[in-house]
Amino acid sequence: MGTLGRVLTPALAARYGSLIVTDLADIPGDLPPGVRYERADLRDAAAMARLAQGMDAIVHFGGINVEKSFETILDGNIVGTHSVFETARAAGARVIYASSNHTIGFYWRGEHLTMASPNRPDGFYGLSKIYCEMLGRLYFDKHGVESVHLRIGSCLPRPTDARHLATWLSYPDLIRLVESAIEAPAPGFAMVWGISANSDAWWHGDDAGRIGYRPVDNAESHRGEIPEMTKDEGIAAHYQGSRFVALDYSRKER
Ligand code: 15L
Repeated sequence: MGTLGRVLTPALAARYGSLIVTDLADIPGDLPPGVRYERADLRDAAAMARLAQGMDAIVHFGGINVEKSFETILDGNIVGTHSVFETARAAGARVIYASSNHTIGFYWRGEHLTMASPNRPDGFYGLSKIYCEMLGRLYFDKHGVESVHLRIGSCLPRPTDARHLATWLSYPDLIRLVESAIEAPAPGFAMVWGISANSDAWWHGDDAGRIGYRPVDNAESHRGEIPEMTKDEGIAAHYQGSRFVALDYSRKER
């Protein structure tokens, strides 16, 4: 289970009473009360259908969360998320999907965006997130499967890089965001920036109000720590997607 899964699992178990978590690998350590662990592959349709029976929501934070080869991303993110949507369709469940800011990583830093801004992925990882957002669009329009897509910025205990003054999502706000997405009365297909109430945010104009997400934390309160924070260099420093932009970058500047 990834770091964000470890943050969410006890909070969601405490709020909803019971939860099934799945992973390809065994999960070391004890799980909180109410949590049942099942070793399962997202791409195994039969296993997923069995586990999803009677579920109201599937919180999908699985797959690959960094840039990798096209083949790895295709299998882990696109095939895996297609299976999640098929499972949700059969079970009548809602999907909460962990998308990413790497869907728009090729915008300049400081440029203010809304959900209507055209996508500018900074790699195969960001591109897979766009595909899966559009899976959500398709499954709602065609099958009525509801989904809330969280374009997560930088979810960490505290900002550690100057860029995080714009992109930070605190752990308590992550929990608020996922709970809002689960509990929103009728989200249909919704897109929300996964950030805290950062004064320096670049991202606006989403469905946060519609799902009732009200972030509390603000990276601004960590501004005094900037001298100790890391700062991107070279091409990464110019773009919102940071180091993901710089990976395998070979464009000749004119
Ligand atoms: C992401 O999507 C990654 O999963 C995470 O590792 C961070 O790099 C984050 O974006 C970010 O952009 O800070």
